[in-house]
Amino acid sequence: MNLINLNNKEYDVIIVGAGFSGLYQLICLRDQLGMNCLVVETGDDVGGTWYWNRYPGARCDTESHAYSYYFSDELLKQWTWSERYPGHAEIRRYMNFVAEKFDLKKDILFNHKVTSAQYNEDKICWEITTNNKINFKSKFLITAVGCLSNANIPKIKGLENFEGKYYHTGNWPKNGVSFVGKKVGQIGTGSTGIQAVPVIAEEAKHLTVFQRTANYSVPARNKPLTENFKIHVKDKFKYYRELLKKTPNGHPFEISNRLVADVQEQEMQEIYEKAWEKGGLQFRGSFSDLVTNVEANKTASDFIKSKINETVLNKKFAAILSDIDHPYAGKRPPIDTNYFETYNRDNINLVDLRSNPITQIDEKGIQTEKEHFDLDIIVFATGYDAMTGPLLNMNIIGKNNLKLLEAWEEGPKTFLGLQVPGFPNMFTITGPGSPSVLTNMPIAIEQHVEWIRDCIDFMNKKEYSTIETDAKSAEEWGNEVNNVANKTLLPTVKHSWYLGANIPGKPQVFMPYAGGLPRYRDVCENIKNNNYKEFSLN
Ligand code: N01
Repeated sequence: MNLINLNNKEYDVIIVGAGFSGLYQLICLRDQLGMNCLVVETGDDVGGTWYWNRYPGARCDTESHAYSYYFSDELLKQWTWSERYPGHAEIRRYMNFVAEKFDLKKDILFNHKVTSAQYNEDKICWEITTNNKINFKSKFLITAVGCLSNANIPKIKGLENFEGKYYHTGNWPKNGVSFVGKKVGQIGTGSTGIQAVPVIAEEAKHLTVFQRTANYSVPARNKPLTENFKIHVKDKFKYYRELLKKTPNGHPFEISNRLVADVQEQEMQEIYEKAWEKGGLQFRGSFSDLVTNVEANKTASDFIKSKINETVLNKKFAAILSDIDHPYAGKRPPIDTNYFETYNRDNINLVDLRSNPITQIDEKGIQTEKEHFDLDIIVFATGYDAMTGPLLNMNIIGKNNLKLLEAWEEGPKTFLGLQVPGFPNMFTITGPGSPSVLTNMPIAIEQHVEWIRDCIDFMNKKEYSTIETDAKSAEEWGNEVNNVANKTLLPTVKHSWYLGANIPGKPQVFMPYAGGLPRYRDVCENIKNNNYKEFSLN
C-alpha cells in the first residue's frame, strides 16, 4: 500500500484487526455491500490472536471442523484440516488461505496500530490515527480486536534486572524460542500454561512451574483426522452449520439433558470415564447441571481431582495440582496433551505460590519466600487484560469528548456487546456483554459480523447517517448479562478473568453473556426484524 496516498484518506468503514472478525467483516462490507473499507492491523500478517500466540503447544481447543468459517460452502469444501484440534501454524495457514481466496490483503494496512480514534460530531465521522502517524476518516469504526489480545505481564518487583530472557505466551517471537539446555521458569497454569508445560519440558534442561491457582484439565485426545472423517465433514457441512447455531456455545456437541441426580453413582462414574476417554471440552456436557449446581459440579470436580492424583506419581506435586479451590468449568476449562503426565518427568519442579509466593525477580531468576530458582528463561503464561483491555488501549473518544476509559470506569457498559452509549457508528465485534469467550469464537464472530452488515445495509438503504445506543439500553442489557451469569457458578470464581479479577485495579464486572448463543441470536434477530428501533437512527 502506498502510505503517502493513504494519509488523510476517507473510508466508509475502518475495521481494526485482521483476525477472524476483521477478515469476515471486510468480506461482508466490501464484497457484499460494496463499501469502501480498510482494515488496520498491528501485525505484519493476518491471524489476529493466532498471529501472536505461537507459544509451544499453542493449539485451539475447539475441534477443527467447528473452528472454521461457515459462511461459504465453497470454502468449507476447499479447506481440509489435518488434526482434531488445529495447531497455531495451521490456523495461520487457514487464515492466509481465506485472505487469498477473497483477495483481502489489498485492503489491509499491516504494521499499523491504531493509537487513537475520535468521533467528530460535526463531520459525522471517526478520525483515526496509527502509531506511524497516518490519519484516516471513516463513517463507521468497527473493532475486531479480539477478546484476549492484551497480554498481561504482572508487575513483579525486579523483572527489569533479570539477565536471562523472558516472554509472554501471547506475544511469542515469530521465529520461536529454543529451550535446549536451558533452565526455564513458567508462571501461570491457565489454558495456555497447561498447553505449554509438556512441550517446554520435552525440550528444556529443566522446567520449574510456578502455580498460583490449581486448575482442572481434561485430556484433549488430539489426533490426526482420518480420511473418512475429512470426507464426512465436507459431506455434512450443512448439518454442522445448523448444529453450531443450535448448541449453547457454538460447539459441535450437545449438552446432555440429564441431571447428575438422575443417575446412580456407578453410572455417573461410567459417564465421566467415557467422556474422559473421548477427551475435549465436551466433558462439561456430560450433565446439564454441571455449571449451575454446586453439588452436581462437585461430582465432576472430584472425578478430575482423582484423575490428577492417579496420574501424578510425586505425591507432593499431586497434592498441589489437585488442591483446586473453584468448581470445574467455573473458569475456562483447559484441555491438554500430557499435562499431568509431564509432572512424572525428572526435569520438572512445581512451586505452590499460595504457600510460597514470589517476592521478586533478580538477575539470576525468581526469588520466592522460601527459595531461589536460577533461570535462563521465564515464560509468562499469565493471561490477558481480557475483553476490555484491547478496546481501552486504543484511546477511543466518542461524543462530547467522552473517553471510553471514563465511560467504562466502573466496568464495560454496552448494548448487546455491540455498541457503547456515546460512541455512534462504532461497533465492537465480540465486545463485552456478548457471548464471545464463552463460545466457539468463529461462530459468535459470524453472528456479530453478519448482524453489523445487515444493520449497516439497512442504514444505507434508509439513508441514515448515524446509529447509537443509549445509557438505558446498556443498563438493561448489563442487568440481563448479570442475571444470566448469576444462574451459573461462573461469577462465584472470584479470581477469574471473566470478572476482570486477574488485573489489579480492574473493575470487577462479569463481562461475557452466559445466556448461550441461540438465545442471544434471537435477541439480535428480533431487533433487526424490528428495524433497529432499540437504537437511535438519524
Ligand atoms: O490465561 P489465564 P491463559 N503470579 O488468565 C496466573 C484462551 N485460550 O492465557 O489463576 C502468579 O486463564 C494465573 O493464576 P490465577 C482461553 O479462553 C484458549 O492461560 O490468577 N501467577 C493463571 O494460572 C483462556 O481462558 C486456547 O491464580 C499469575 C495464569 O497465570 C484464555 O485464553 C488456548 C499471576 C493465567 O491464566 C486465557 O488463558 C489458550 C501472578 N502475578 C488460551 N498473574 C485455545 O485453545 C496471573 N497468573 C482456544
